[in-house]
Amino acid sequence: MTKKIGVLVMSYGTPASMDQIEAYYTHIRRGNRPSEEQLKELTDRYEAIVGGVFPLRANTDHQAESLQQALNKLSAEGKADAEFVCYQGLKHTSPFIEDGVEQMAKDGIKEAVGIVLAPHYSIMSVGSYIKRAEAKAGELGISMKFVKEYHLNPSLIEAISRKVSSKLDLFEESGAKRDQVRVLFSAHSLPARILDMGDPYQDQLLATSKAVAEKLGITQWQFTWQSAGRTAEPWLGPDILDTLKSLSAEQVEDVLAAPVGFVSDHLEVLYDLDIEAKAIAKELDMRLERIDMLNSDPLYIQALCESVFDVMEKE
Ligand code: FEC
Repeated sequence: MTKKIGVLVMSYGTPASMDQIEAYYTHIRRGNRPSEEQLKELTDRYEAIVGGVFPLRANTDHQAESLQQALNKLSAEGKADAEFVCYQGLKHTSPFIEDGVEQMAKDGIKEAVGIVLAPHYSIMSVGSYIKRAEAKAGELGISMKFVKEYHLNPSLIEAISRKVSSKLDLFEESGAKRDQVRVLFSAHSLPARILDMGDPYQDQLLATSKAVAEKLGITQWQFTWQSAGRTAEPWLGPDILDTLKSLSAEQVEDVLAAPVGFVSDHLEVLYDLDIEAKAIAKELDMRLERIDMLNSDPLYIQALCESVFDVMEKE
C-alpha cells in the first residue's frame, strides 16, 4: 500500500465573515480585545477592499488544493512513492495550525511536511508557525519536517519576474520608458528589534528582490517596508508611504510596487497598496501600479512542490 504523507499548508488566515473580525483581531493581539475604535478601523478596511468577502480564504483553499494535485502528479510520475494529502493550518483563525495537525493524526498520518505560504523566514513569522505545528505534532506522535524558507527557489524567482515584467510592459505600452520605472519591492514590516536578534528576514527579502531585478536587468529598484503595526516600539522602515514621498522629491513619476513578501491577494495588498498607497501616489501626481499576486500561479505551486521534495530528501 502506498504510504500517505501529510502536508500542512500554513497561512495567516482571515476572518470567515464580518462578524468574525473581532475574534480574529483578538487572536492577532494575543488574546487582547481591540478597542471599539481599532475594531471599526479594521472593519472599515475590510469593507473598503471587498465589501464583506475575504479573498485570502479562497486563495489559501485554492493554493492547498493545487499543491496536493501537483504533488500527487509528480509522485505518479515517479518523484516519490507516496500519496500526498494537504491539510490547512492557519495562524489566526480556524482551522488553526493545531487543528490541521490534529486532523492528520485522526486520519492516521504518521509522516508529514509543513510549509508556510510565505517564502521568507523570520522567527516572528514562519518561525512561530513552525513552533506551534512542531509542538502539536510531537504531542500526537507525527514525525514532521519543515520547509523554513524558499525565497531563492528558481521557480519562485521566475514566477515573480514574470509578474514584474508584464507590468513593466504595461508602462511601456502607455509611453513610459521601461528603465525609468522605479520598482519598489516590499514586505510586511516587523519590529526593528529582529535585527538585533540576527533574524534573516530582511536579508532574505533583499536577496529575492535582487534576484528578480538581476534576472530582468532592472537597475532602478529599491526595497521598502509596508503595513507596519501600530505599536509604540519602532518597526522596520522606511514605510512605502514615506518612500513614495521621497521618490516624488526625486521626480520619479512611474512606480511599480512588487510586494514580494506576500503571495496572495489579501488586505495588506488590496488595502495598504491598492487604496492607501495609491491615494498618496495620486496626491503626488505619480503613477503607481502593482504586480499581480502569485495566488495559484503554476510556477508558485511548482516552487512549493520543489521545496516539499527538497525537505523530504534531507535526513
Ligand atoms: O487578508 C487578511 O485578512 C489578512 C491579511 C494579513 C496578512 C498578514 C501577513 C503578515 N503579518 C505579519 C506580521 C504582523 C504583525 C502584526 C500584524 C498585525 C496584523 C493585523 C492584521 C493583519 N496583520 Fe499581519 N497580516 C495580515 C493582517 N501582522 C489585520 C492587525 C491590525 C493591523 O495592525 O493592521 C502585529 C501584531 C501585534 O500586535 O503584535 C507583527 C507578517 C506577515 C507576512 C508573513 C505571513 O503571511 O505570515 C510578518 C497576509
